[in-house]
Amino acid sequence: MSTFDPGFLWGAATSSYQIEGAVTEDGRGPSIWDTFAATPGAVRGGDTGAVAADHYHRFPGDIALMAQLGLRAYRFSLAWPRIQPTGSGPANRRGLDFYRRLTDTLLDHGIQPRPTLYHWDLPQPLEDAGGWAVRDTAERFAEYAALAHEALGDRVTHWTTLNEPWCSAFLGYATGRHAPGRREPAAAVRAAHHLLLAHSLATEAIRDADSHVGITLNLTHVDPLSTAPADLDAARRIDGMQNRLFLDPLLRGAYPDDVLADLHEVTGFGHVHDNDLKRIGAPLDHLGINYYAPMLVAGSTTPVQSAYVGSPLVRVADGGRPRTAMGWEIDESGLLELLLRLKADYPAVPLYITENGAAFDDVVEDDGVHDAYRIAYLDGHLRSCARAIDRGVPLKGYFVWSLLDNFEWSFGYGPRFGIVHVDYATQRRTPKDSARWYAEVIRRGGL
Ligand code: IFM
Repeated sequence: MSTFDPGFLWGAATSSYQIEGAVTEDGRGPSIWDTFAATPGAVRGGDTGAVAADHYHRFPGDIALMAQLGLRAYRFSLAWPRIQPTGSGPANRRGLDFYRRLTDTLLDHGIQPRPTLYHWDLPQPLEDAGGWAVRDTAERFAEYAALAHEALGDRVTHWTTLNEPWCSAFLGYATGRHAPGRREPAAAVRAAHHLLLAHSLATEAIRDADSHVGITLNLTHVDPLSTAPADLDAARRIDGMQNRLFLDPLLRGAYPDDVLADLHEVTGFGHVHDNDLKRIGAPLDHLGINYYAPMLVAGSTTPVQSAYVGSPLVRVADGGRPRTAMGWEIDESGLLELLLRLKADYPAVPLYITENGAAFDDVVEDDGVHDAYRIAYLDGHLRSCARAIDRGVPLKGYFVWSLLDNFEWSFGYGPRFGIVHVDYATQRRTPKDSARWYAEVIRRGGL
C-alpha cells in the first residue's frame, strides 16, 4: 500500500465560471467567458456558464457533500467580475459576501478554503481595454487581489494567484479557442508576460505574515518521437513554451534564452520592463501543478497551426496509449517524470497537484455511475505522486479535478470530469464510484 504523510492535503478543485452560474446576480459584471460563450460557434452546442452546476445557490449542499467525502481542502476560484464588476474601482459587497459565506461554510465543516484569484473570467471591460495583452491589466489584477485579500484574509491562509496562465495567453490570444477568442500570436506572448507580472504584483499586494501565495501552472512531460534532430528540437521547443516559459521566470527570474530565440519571429520583448523579472522571480510559497497527460512530439515538414507560436514545424505524435474522452493519452509515468524533473532542475518549493483527473463517457445507471476507468486513472496518478514523494519531491497535497461535472470551456457540458455526477436538468448530484473510492483513499491516507 502507498501511504502518504498524515499532513498530506487531500482536496478537490473547481472554478467559478465552470460551476457557479448566476452570472447576472448580485451585481456580477460580464466576463470574457460570458461574451465568448454567446458568440455563435465558439462553444460546442452553444452551451454557456449561465446556470452551470448552480453552485452559487447550492454551495451549502455541495460543501456538505465535500464533508461527507472527507475532503480536507477545497480549491475554488473567485470570480473577479463578482468582486469588481467592471474590473476596477470599489468592491461589490454582495460579490464578496458570497465568498465570505462560502469560506465560512467550508471552515464550519473543517475544510480548508484554497481560493484561486483568477481562473479565466476576466471582466469584459478590461478586455475591451486590451485584455492581458496590455500591462495595465496586471496593475488592475493587483488591486482586485488586494480587495479579495482584505475581505477574506482573516479566513484564508493559502492563496493562488492564477490558474494556468499558459491557457489564458495561448488559447485565449493565439488559437482563439478560449475567451477572448483572439488570434494574435504577438499579443499572446505579451499576455503571457503580463500574466506573470500580474502574479507578482498581486503577490506583493497580498503577502503578509499569514498569507502563503503561489501560482498554478499546467505543466507536462514532453518526449520526442525519436532521436532524430527534428524530433529532439520539437521536444525542446514544446517543453520551452509549455513549461520553461513560466517556470524559469518564476523560479529563476529569467526567460529561457532558447525560447526567446524561438519567439523572436513572433515578437520582440520590448514589453518586458526593467525589474519585471526580478519581481516575477520573487520566492513562491507554493507551486500548483495541473497535470493531465504527457506529450509526444515530432518535427513536421509542413507548418502546423497550434498554440505553440514560433514553432510551426512541430506536430503532436500518437503514443499509442488509451485515451480519455478528451482524447488525452493516459500515462501516469509522465507525472512522475515531471515531478522528478522539477526537483532536479529548479529550487525546492512546496508543490501541490492542484488538478488531476479525467473526463470519460459516464453512464448513469439505476444504482449509480460505475466509473472504474476514472478510478484507475486516479489510482495510477496517485501512485506516481507516492513514488515522487519517496524520491524526495516536496509534494504536499493533491486536488482531484473535479469535484463536480461542469462547463468544460469550448467543449461545453459534454465532457464530464467530476467525481460527482451532475444532472444539469435537475441539478441532482450523484457521487460516482470514484467519489466513494477517493473518500476511502482519504480515510486511509493512502492507496
Ligand atoms: O476544466 C479545466 C480547468 O478549468 C483547467 N484545467 C484543465 C481542466 C480540464 O480541461
